[in-house]
Amino acid sequence: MNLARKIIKKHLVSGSMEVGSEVALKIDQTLTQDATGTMAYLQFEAMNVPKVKTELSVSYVDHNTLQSGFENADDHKFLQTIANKHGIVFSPAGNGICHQVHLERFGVPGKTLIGSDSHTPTGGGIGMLAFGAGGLDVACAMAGQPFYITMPKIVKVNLTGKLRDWVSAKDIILELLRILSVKGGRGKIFEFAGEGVKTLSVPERATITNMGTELGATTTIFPSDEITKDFLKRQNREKDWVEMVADSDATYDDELTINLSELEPLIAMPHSPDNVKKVKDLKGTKVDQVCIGSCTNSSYADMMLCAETLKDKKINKNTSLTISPGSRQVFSMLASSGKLFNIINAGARILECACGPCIGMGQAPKTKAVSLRTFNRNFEGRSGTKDAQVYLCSPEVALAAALTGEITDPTTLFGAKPKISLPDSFYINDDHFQKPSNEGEIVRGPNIKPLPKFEPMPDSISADVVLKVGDNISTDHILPAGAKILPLRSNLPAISEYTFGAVDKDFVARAKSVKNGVIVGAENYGQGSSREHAALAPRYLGIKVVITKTFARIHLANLINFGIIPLTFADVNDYELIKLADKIEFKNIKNIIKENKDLVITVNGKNIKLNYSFTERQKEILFAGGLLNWIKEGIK
Ligand code: MIC
Ligand code: SF4
Repeated sequence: MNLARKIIKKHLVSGSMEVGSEVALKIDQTLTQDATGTMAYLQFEAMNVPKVKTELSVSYVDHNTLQSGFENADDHKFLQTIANKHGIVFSPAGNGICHQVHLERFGVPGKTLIGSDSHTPTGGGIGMLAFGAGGLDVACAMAGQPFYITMPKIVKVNLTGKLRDWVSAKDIILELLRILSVKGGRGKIFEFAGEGVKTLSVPERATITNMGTELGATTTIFPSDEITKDFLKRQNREKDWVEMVADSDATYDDELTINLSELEPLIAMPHSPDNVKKVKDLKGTKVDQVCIGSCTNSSYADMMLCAETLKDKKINKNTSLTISPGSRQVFSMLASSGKLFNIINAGARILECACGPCIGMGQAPKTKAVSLRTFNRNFEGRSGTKDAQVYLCSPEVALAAALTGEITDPTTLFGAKPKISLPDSFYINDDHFQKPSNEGEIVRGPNIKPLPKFEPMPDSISADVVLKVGDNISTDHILPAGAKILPLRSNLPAISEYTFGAVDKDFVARAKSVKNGVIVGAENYGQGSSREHAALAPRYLGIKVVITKTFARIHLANLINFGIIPLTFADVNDYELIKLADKIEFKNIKNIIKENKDLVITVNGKNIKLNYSFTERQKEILFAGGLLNWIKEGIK
């Protein structure tokens, strides 16, 4: 058996491990972050479960740390007090980015983890089976419910050889994105194996599992081996280590090989993580901004590489460099080593340990800027500047650009790469995690609005097409983030006003002008962030149905969770037959879905067959008008 199947088998609550069928998994740990956490905890509260039923649940504050008004600070207080009340460990702002901190201090090989953040698979770097999910699914897991996924294919990624100097883990995942694209991982778990695995440290593995999300993968995992043991030992957590490896005769649904020795520095061009080119082919492109950090590349080793490479050097005068250490642990060690000096002295701007520019919380680049970032997403406008050209690359490539002011291949710029080894013992100070006392009042500021109530599904729906979009629409397109909008995550009426704002500024008015709305999408609709607001806000605006060619996993689950019916074209060419403002009658849709009958709509005189595939559980959720109604009605 392969490793992923072993962990699934151990956590299987119901279902059979047949590719394509639904499996329910017991969840050992959960994590939330502040931008999705407020909604998740409001939903948890509505379930009336006094104390979380997981082995460990941690609530991190790392996204909304720019406090330009009362909203974010209000949310932080709410999160702190609700965590204390319900048995959740609270990690306040300043402790670091959830995925980095969880890997350092809490993750355990072989355990299951779900998080209300799409990059939760970072935990796969130490052999966890970790999934990104909507906040409501995380709330359910905290309440002791299993987590439902469609049994994925398990793909072996066989790593051979060894990375050359200045080529890094980021280039491995960029290479996978180049080969497979942002939709190539859908319905798959990527499991890494082969000799090359032994050449990668845990933080390097975590860079890869983190960005497995950009492949659209269900999750991504490395074995838990001697290297994992060594990492946990240095974190003073050797007791958490267990060996988790595939059997020597394990079988997989598919396999591909990457020879690490042949890789060279890569870079993802605007505006998609799979738009990957060789760095040397873009040589000489002027760079205005470089940002190093994010949950992908902010580990101790990444920061020490910055410190060593920038020593006694000065960044280019036309390039701004920001550096955000991933955690308080990393930042403390950088400071105590004295090497932070090299970074400051080279002209870099040090940001707090948080998501920061990755989610548009500050550092929006100048008009039409070229910005090189060691992050994981470069969707248009995500940086806060619509016409900025954001590229994704390794810290090595980022440093070369910061020093020269242009895209430069680090393998030709620098001499031998400084040897960065992990410290014998990481600096441990767990005093900044707040353990729950299970009492006290929950403090709610005026930014926290109550959850909306949604109606059950009617028998028939008469609706208008209020939006038609193309391939790879991300949840950043559906509901943008950034410093202005993120503080409204706990205020659905206010945040809904920004729905599809960057795609079509008339969307909200149009949606409000009709009773029931339909959105038509194409391939991989809803890729990217796990934010359930991208389903909640459309539902709040009256969207009842989304028809696409294909959906991304987390968004599909979120649509069902909030009672929006996700349908796909039986014949993808029929996408062309529907246009904006068309009226669509979904006659007897409830009964059709209930009895698994054919669903055919008539648009502009043409019949269009639509597919759907719901389990009995999902049908009940849709009929109830969403998961929360379903739970409250006690239907199950
Ligand atoms: C992201 O990287 O897009 C985010 C912000 O971390 C999101 C979560 C959110 O929208 O709050 C994610 O990855 O799920
Ligand atoms: Fe934060 Fe960026 Fe990571 Fe999302 S991808 S968790 S915004 S650092």
